[in-house]
Amino acid sequence: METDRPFVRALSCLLSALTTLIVLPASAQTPGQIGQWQSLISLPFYPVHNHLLPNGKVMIWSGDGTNVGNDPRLWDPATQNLTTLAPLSYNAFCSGHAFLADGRLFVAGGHNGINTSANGDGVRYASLYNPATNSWSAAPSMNAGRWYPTVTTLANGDALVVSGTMSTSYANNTLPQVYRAGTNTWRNLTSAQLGLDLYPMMFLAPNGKVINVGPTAITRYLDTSGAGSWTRLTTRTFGNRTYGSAVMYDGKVLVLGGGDPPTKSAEVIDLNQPSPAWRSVAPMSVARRQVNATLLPDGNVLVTGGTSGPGFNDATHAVYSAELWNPVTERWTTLATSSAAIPRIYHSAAVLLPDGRVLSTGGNGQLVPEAFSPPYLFKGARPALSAVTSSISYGQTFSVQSTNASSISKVTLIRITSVTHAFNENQRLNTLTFRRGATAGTLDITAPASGNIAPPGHYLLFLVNSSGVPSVGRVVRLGVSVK
Ligand SMILES: [Cu+2]
Repeated sequence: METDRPFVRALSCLLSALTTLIVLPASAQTPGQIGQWQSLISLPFYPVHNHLLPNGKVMIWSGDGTNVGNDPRLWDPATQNLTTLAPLSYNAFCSGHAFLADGRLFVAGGHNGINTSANGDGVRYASLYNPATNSWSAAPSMNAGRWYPTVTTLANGDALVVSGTMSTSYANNTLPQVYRAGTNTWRNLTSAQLGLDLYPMMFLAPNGKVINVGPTAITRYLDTSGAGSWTRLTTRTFGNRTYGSAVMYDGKVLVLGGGDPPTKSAEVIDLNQPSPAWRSVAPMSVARRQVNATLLPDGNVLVTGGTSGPGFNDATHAVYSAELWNPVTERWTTLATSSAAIPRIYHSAAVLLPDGRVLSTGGNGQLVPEAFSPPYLFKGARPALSAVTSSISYGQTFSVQSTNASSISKVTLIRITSVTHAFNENQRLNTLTFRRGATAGTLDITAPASGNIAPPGHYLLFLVNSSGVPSVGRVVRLGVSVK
């Protein structure tokens, strides 16, 4: 049957082509399966620093041209209206930032000049933006300049500042400093001097120390008490994750992507355990660096943008599909691909909005933002959430109203976003315990027990029903005022 072989081969080719055709292309999947991207109104600049203010609107500023680093705007998620805000007296491009307990945004460092020739040359300035009064005030200057520092809100509401570079030769500022919010003064951690990565990934851990989870593979705790001290905890399974991303949820940390060439790998550490260690979890569908990871109200982690190409910022291998990580199954699902095909790479940022969408901005030169609506926005009516108190204290049980109280299966608290360079420096989620209230249509929810679990400040509170559909998030302020 020698002569039949080409025919058999052709037949099998045809069959495999038919099989390929039968598989539905992504565009034929429904938004309830893969979510949906929406292009938004173009902005006058590409935002590099994005912050969800306690009023539910997004403060943005750029590193670009005439809007360089000192000309913040306020973007309204409901209307896409853009208004000007009070300017800053210097260029806060490439600064680090975090929200304080009272809702003010604390900004450390920035860019000394207005063009790229000043790259690496960080400023010593630190500032506070008060959203209630639309005004800036100065904190005392830091020990030296910081370009690409990380700011971490501590359990008592103070702010830890680490790393950043001081000069165009990229000399690292090795002194960790704590901004004392109550006295507007600095405390130097002189016993904890250490050269760190740019924008190191730091999180306040359940033990009250701050953990450095990347980009370096060496995982250390920083004890911020007294003069400070570092202890080496463990080593990650993957090597250096430059321009990967990380999120914290319920005392665990997920790190993903990054590296050069970039990796699709991901790993998790559970800091609630007595001897925490990294564990590899399933990889993403594609390798990504310059990638954003965003905690969603249902506890899943949305990953957007990035590039699969090697080198610093390869736009030719930009990734346009979103994907979702489920912290329970630890599996990934590939979601919708943006038809706008805008590379969201270096200087991109993602923000969870109170309405449950994720705002995706930037990438150098990219003026058009997009919003991603996760699948949960297409799975039926959203649970109501009302009568939310504006302020809760640690361990307090507080009541909310929901006409859908009986269908609620999860309650989450997500710290409001302050993100830059694909890393949201204080991104964390707490799953809260709750029970049906004595009155029909009410839920009694218990706030996190301490500032170690959830540092004081503003969070989005979400109810999630048994279909995985979240309420609109309500901003609540956690923690009593700090000294
Ligand atoms: Cu930058």
